[in-house]
Amino acid sequence: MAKSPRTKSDRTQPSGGETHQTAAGLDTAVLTTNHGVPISDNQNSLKSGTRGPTLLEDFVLREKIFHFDHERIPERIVHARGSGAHGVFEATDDISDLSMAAVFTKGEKTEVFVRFSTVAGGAGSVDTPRDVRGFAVKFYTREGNWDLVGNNIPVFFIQDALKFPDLVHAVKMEADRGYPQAGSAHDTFWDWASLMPETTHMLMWAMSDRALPRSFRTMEGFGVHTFKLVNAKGEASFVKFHWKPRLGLQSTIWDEALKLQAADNDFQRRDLFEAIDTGNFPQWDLGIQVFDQAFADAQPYDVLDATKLVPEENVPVRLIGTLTLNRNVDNFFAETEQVAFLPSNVPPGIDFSNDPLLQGRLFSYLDTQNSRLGTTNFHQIPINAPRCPFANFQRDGKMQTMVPRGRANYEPNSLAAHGEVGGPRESPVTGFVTVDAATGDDESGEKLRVRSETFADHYSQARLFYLSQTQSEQAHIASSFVFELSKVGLLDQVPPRMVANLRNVDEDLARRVADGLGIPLPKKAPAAKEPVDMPLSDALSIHKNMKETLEGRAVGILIADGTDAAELDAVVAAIKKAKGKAVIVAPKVGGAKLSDGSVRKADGQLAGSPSQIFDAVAIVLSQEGCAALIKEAAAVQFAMDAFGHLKAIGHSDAAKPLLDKAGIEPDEGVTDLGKSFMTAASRRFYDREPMLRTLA
Ligand code: HDD
Repeated sequence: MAKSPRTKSDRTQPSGGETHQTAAGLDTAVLTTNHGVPISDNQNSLKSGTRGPTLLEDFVLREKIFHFDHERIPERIVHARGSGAHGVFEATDDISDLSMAAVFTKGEKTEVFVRFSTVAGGAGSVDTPRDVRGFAVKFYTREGNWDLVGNNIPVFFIQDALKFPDLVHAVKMEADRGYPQAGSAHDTFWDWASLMPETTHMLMWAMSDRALPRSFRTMEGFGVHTFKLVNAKGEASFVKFHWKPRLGLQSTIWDEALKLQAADNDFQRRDLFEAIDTGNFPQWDLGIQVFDQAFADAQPYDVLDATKLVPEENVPVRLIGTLTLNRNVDNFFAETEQVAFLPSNVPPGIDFSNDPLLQGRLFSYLDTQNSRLGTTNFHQIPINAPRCPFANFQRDGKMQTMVPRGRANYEPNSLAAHGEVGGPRESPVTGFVTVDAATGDDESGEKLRVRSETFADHYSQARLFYLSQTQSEQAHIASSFVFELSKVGLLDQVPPRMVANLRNVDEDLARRVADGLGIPLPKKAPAAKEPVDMPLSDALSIHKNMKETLEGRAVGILIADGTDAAELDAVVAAIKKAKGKAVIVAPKVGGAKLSDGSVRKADGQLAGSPSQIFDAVAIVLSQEGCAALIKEAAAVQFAMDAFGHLKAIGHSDAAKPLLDKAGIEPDEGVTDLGKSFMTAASRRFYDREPMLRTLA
């Protein structure tokens, strides 16, 4: 497999101005201070005598410690933990009838930077909590940056940006005690959510396995809001943006996600980095749902309400381009940490709708960068700078790195008439023009602090989502509600209030959650608007949108002394042929002595490589190896968890006693090491679950 290209010429540089850094100075032979003075000794501070006090004049020490003391910047108030990568977006369909944006010109290739994130946890938290995932894409288009700052869930908790600080305060660690980290299963979140019926639809998604993606590579992305596309004639249409992963959808199950936190709290970050590093470039197709005002008017929901989606069965998703992530960052801080996404970044051809959540975001992201990055000049940081030329009369400020020449720092000016540089001018032809209200937005001009009546139905789409799931997915949702509400320790009124809301979604769901909690079914909460039944949508289910493939999946192969070399080679070759990743696990990382006397090095030590980090497992043992491993708790757990997490287990005949010890009752997912294992390893066995654990 090809290594991802990492040449110097690829390095991110703004086209507008040069950075003075040469790859952080590492090309220079002599170590210097930040001011260029050569340093003779980087091991010892300057002292008065060999054992005397350190001297204040030691500028080498002071500068080094001064810089170190300020290495951290405030983490993002939300989405603090993230992983980024560079890539390219290629437009594959002609939509010039809909949008004049150059990024959509068929065949156009645009450089992109993507950052995936969790929402609630801090920068040092774990990768696999139950949480929404951010999916933010910066397109460096030739007409300026377009930032599509979305999530892996197509709807949101709230309808109006005014409620965002309340949502975030409620979900993040509690104000007095500073926990829990990175999770919604606590008093304040459910107290708030149960008082806010508009959260119900998003809660259904957040309690589903959508909030437990197996990897960033196997999740969808959504722009969430309704935006507008504008063509060269100034005609606008409504649009919703979708990212469809080429590998299909995959999620973990709750027990697995919990154990993953212990096994590898960088699980998703590592997966993304390693996939790109080994040339297995993650890909998504960009899809659009386009509709007009007449369609919008005919729906039982408001397309400006971010708690609603447009079912794909009503407006099919049209694929118009492909995103490929093909280069890891060179430096996590400089790129992933300093990247600043702004939903207000749109090129001509894309415009905003009046969605009140979007409107609030247009302010918030610009504002937050000043406190996070410390300057209004954050756009000059290489990862944020447009790749097209940019110029205006904004000047000075902290960390100004550009050196504008001449006197032109105002406009209009007539300096050119005097032979001086006059600077850039506005361009009515190519410049961004806000589309007028031709799409029928209700802009009456009255000042009203209200919520539109058309936003009042909080339950129909929550019901649509729940009823569109498979039985197994519904059980996961009900069980997640039970788990989360069971963690509401101090506020007795909260679980009944939440279940009372759920009765508007589905009576069976409410009953299951009440039973699971062991509380009486509360009276149904009054609905602001009675829900209606909508035609079900297969697009909302993960299970109905999985792809049976080994591509992008890892198979953990457990071996020990005595493993048959030919059998092992055959399994490894078959996995590689199917584009899977074969990872050898043995009691000792130095390897195991195989049947032919050779030593096979392991990729991971058994104690540090539990089966939750794999998508399927092969247990390739001889009688001798099996007899040894049967006494190893980690080996028994390896098999037991693979089975419990609904994964395929391929095994040699001699490994059978280990499976017996793990209490595994063979089903179609437990196979020999032949062809049937390759088929089984490409999927999960959800039918197995009711036999293994009680779900709500
Ligand atoms: Fe937000 C970060 C996605 C509503 C305010 N948001 C942030 C990121 C993503 C989203 C993916 C991380 C960007 C990165 O990787 O740097 N946010 C969403 C989506 C929303 C949403 C899909 C609803 C549809 N956000 C939202 C609202 C507000 C914010 C309503 C405020 C009114 N979001 C922020 C923020 C953050 C942010 C505080 C934190 C760091 C940053 O912006 O750059 O300004």
